[in-house]
Amino acid sequence: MEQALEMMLQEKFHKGIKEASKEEIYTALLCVTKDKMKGMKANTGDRKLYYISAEFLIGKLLSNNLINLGLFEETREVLKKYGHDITEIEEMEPEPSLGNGGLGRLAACFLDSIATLGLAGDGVGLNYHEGLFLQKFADHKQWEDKNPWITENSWLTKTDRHFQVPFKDFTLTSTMYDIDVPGYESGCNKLHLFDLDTVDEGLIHDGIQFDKTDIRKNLTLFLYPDDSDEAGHLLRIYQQYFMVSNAAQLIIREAEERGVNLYHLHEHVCIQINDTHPTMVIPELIRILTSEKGFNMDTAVDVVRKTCAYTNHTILAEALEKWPVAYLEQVVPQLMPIIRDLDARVRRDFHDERVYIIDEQNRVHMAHIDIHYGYAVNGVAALHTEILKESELKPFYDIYPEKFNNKTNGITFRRWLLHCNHRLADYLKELIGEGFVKDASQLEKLLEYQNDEKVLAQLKEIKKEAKIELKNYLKMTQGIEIDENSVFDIQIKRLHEYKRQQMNALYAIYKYKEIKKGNLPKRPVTMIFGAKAAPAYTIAKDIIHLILCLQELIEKDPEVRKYLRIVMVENYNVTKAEKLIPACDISEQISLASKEASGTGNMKFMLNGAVTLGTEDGANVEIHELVGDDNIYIFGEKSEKVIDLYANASYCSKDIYENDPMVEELVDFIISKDLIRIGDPVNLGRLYKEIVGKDWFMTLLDVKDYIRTKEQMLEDYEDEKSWAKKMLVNIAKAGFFSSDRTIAEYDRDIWHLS
Ligand code: CR1
Repeated sequence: MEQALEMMLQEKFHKGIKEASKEEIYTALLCVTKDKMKGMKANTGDRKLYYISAEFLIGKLLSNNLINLGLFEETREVLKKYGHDITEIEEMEPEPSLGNGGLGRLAACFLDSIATLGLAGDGVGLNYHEGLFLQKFADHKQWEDKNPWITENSWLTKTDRHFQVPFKDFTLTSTMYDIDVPGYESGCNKLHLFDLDTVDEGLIHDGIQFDKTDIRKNLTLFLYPDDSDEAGHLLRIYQQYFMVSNAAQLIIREAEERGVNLYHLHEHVCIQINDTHPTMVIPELIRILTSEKGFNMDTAVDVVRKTCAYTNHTILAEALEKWPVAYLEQVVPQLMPIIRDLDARVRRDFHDERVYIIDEQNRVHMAHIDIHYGYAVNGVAALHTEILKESELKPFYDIYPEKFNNKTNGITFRRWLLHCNHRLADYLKELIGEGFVKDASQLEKLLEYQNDEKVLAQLKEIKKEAKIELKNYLKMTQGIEIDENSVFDIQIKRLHEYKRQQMNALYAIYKYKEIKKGNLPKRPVTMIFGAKAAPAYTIAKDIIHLILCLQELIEKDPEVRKYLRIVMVENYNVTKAEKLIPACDISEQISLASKEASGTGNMKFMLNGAVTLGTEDGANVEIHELVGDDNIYIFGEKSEKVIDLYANASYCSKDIYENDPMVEELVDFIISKDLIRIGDPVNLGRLYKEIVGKDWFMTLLDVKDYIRTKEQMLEDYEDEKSWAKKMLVNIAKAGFFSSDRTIAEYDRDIWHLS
């Protein structure tokens, strides 16, 4: 490494390692690492997987690539020798924000595990120039700005693959960019990101505004461009078709290059459709096979059905895409005859309008295409899959029970332990050997030490050091100084009402009032939030406003500030998650039961020794089963009850508000003089009204149990030894949530690559 780095620096900047700036070292390291990956063997096999996804939230890549190449330690030492700190070099890397939340991060973890298991599988997506927006806070509100990440030297490699993508009024020529995905001590795969050479960032003004109709210039500017108007909807269809037409053409081209007879495509290729965004790959493949490859419709449908599999990530109705036929006619009219034919086949075979593809209002249900014309459908946690089978997708499960299966999500331990928590990883290696790095189930060896006081003390010490590191980071980035001796209570995830950040805010109000009354906590609490709200999601933005106002109120109150702090981290992303997760004591996983398909942050926190405060939702249920009642704090109504409340429309937040003085007091505080003085009465008033008058995700149903359970947790935290034991059990039991396990299951049950 030393020699390669030295040479690269000389070549690029005519400098040696000692004199080079951090930025120059980063650039040189990037180039050296890219060269090394070029020399790696590719994972190959008779069957190849294509994982198509609108999001790949890959995070910074330098350290992870070095770890997977087995070069991290060496590089760290070389840099140290010349007076550089690798964590400072890492800071130079811009984070590509090619994802929104768990769905995109899952895709990135999966790519890592697919490569690590030596499976031939590439990702296919889009090369958004600005990614998701950059979040800024001003006036206690979220503001959006562009978020460029593509610099002259980046992980992207421009390839000479181009495809023609036909739209109604014009045809676009794509360019494929590749990012190498090295496996841990294994071969290499690729992430293919498609783009247009004509995209023009100059189109963007006033934050993230741009002309939504100029497709040649705007197509790959942003992930999830605002779709609150018709032009926005159409743009998303343009993006989706551009993604899948390129994917379909790439898949067929590569198959032909391998000499595959396309009538046997399904024996050599499988396509994983990540949520409904890539669904149009099904009609697009059928279109290409019938119009260009001589297939008749029946055969094309048969081959495609045996090739495609679908993962569902949510039961929230608003996220299950339904595109109006009129929009599809306007953008991709060539697909409509095929979609109509697919619908006709369904109508011919099943007399149940709930499973039709085109509904009475002339909307195309994308998930329905996936389920009828794919060979597998999976949910992402045991409870989620049960809900799909028993309620959300029941009419489909009744038709195709054999297609449905569960694949509980996972996370890559390379990033979420080895990279983000060196101290813990090193200590674990010392205690139980290195085996857990490749075989995560070996973390259970840690259980032998659950009564070993030295080990327990050391785990607490490692946590403390991570808290100090976070403290320093927050001081540097946001100028906020927190107390490492306080309890770190962290909720970081997309902002959504179902995730109930508003309930956590009500806890903050509760605690504030208690402190004001003189009921002081034994130990100060630091409540940390990180979340972006979709730019057009009004109530989500109002919740951010409430949190930022509470933050301000407490910061300005010297009495309360000693015992309670709120910090909302700006522009929460993968990089920040990597600093926050190792430092966490209490992991907030408080979604309304039945609504969080899985969650994956819950797994990352557990692996890093945080204790979960959660509802029986998503993968929390499986965490609970693994760690047992003593090592997790569960509260709130169960999913059956919640599903019932929805079915009977019998939840009424106003009843709870009016009949419970404590709840009333907390909710009223949102529009109190104290907060209105700081914040905007429009936003706070709207949120108050929403909670009292609607509360669709039932905050008031669970808020009291939540407060009670959190108080219990804070009390239990004071028993140092028993808390450390909970930490240990959580780490030891986290092995199940390695994405290596998840991917091995996908391969065994769906992909059959090995
Ligand atoms: C779910 O909300 C899950 C991830 C990954 C999200 C979350 O619970 O962990 O997917 N779904 O499976 C999503 O983003 C658009 O849907």
